[in-house]
Amino acid sequence: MTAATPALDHEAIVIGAGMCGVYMLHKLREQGIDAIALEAGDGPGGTWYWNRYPGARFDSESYSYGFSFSQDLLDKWNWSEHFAAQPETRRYVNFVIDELKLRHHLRCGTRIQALDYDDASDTWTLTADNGDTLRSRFVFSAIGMLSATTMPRIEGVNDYAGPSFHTYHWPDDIDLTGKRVAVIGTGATGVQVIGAIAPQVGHLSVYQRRPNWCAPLRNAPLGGEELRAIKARYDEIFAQCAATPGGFLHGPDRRDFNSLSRAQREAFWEELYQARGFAKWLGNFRDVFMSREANAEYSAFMADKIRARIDDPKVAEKLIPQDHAFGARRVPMETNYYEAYNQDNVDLIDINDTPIKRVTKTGIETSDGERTFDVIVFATGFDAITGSYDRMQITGRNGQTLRSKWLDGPSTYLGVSTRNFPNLFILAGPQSSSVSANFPRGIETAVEWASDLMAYLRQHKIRRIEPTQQAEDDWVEHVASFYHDSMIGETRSWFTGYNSNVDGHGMQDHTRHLIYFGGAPQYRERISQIAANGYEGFELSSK
Ligand code: NA7
Repeated sequence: MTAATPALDHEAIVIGAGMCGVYMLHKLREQGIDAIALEAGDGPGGTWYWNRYPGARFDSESYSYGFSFSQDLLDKWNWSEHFAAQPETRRYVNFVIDELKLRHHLRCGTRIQALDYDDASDTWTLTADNGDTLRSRFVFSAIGMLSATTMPRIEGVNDYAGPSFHTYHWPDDIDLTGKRVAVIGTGATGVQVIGAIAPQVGHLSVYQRRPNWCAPLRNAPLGGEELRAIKARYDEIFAQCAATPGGFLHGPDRRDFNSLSRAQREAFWEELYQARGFAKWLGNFRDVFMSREANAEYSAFMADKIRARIDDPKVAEKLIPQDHAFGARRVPMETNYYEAYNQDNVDLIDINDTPIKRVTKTGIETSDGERTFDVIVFATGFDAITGSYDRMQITGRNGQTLRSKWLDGPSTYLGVSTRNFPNLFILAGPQSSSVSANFPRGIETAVEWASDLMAYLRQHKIRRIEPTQQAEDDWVEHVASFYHDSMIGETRSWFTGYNSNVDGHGMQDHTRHLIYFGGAPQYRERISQIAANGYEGFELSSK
């Protein structure tokens, strides 16, 4: 006999109201499903709500980033720059919410702390940090892949008496004009912050552990005829994105690297260097990512580009990565980044030469003494992709917690579900291609697939869905295969789960297979096939 179902507050609950959660909410409500979205922030937007640091902006072209599913949205929205800044993108998310009439179904300021699955009724209970609970049959988590911030584990990090904060929590009321500022961290975020604040602050000290290969963004205003022409080409733009491995406008050049002369290769690289955005990374010869020799040649080309922009050759050498191949970590796109180091008011402190000893009440002490600051900025990144899951108490069947299941790395089927956690859909989760793709392109894939699945479940009156162990094991192995013998796989970065500030994720720990690197087109084909085959690999139950 089926246990009586306790009253449901909603048939489906979406956790998170960033780009992904908002679209999922829309697709559920479009089907007439009683669904709401819960959001920890006081407003929607996710990444674009939280990251308010100076310089925060897209580094994929905005017109390749907005939602493609609605011609009406595309017609009404006008991007003002090739790579829009955070406030504009946050406005875009709010525009989408209003156009789709979703605001009434959002509950902002509600941080979910725990999810508990009840096996008898096949329902989830969600508990918010204020103790409120909600019950639903299906849960869609859209909690972000870079939303669990990490602070450095440095002695005294809480002792500093002045303003100090992680870039994700940038205060709205801070004015850095004329201030002595420290920035710790030179990832994609630090690089944007440093380029933006260097002209404004009194003095800037950048604490660098490992430099990244950065490349010019080449942003520009967008309007008039150029914008009209782009808007007229949306179909073509989205088709172009759909054909590339990452869902970006820029896809690999498949010409044989060795069939071209060195002069021809360099001429092509000059073109890429002058082009906008990720062209320098994702529009490169495919061989640059497959052949170590080809990569070494391109890395040397980019090292020369850095040298050419820095006045002091010693500083230039510090800014050139020695420990990883170009493109094996996320390539930060920069504006004024390298030039900042030519300013008299900017210092680069290589903490390999002069390690940080502690944060003091007034500043930062390294092995060569203390520097005092008015503000300390931590651009120290995130516990990527799985961190936001680890920070919730998610308890599935038989009392198993997701945190314990994923202790040594995530284990999923298709990056959308995980065994023993039925009816929980992980959107843009670990081991999906959505996390490596140009985000809304990946989101549209994930959300549309999950939405079709919901229609199928309703049509067949299915109460419980979860992957088989075999299907999950096969997927995990498939995802891992892309990391073996690859430059990305051997490089410590958030792509491989490295984070020195999280236990078990440090330099000595193993690579985490967080991302599906088989390419977005292959991923889409695979998940479509699975749907066409009646959701093979899943156990479906209507009892
Ligand atoms: P990242 O790319 O993880 O960068 C974090 C930076 O902080 C990186 O330079 C780290 O050095 C540095 N870091 C972290 N911990 C420490 C300690 N303890 N001491 C010194 N330096 C430290 O995060 P971002 O926020 O820049 O970017 C994340 C993504 O968000 C980005 O790729 C975009 O897609 C959006 P390391 O390199 O590890 O030596």
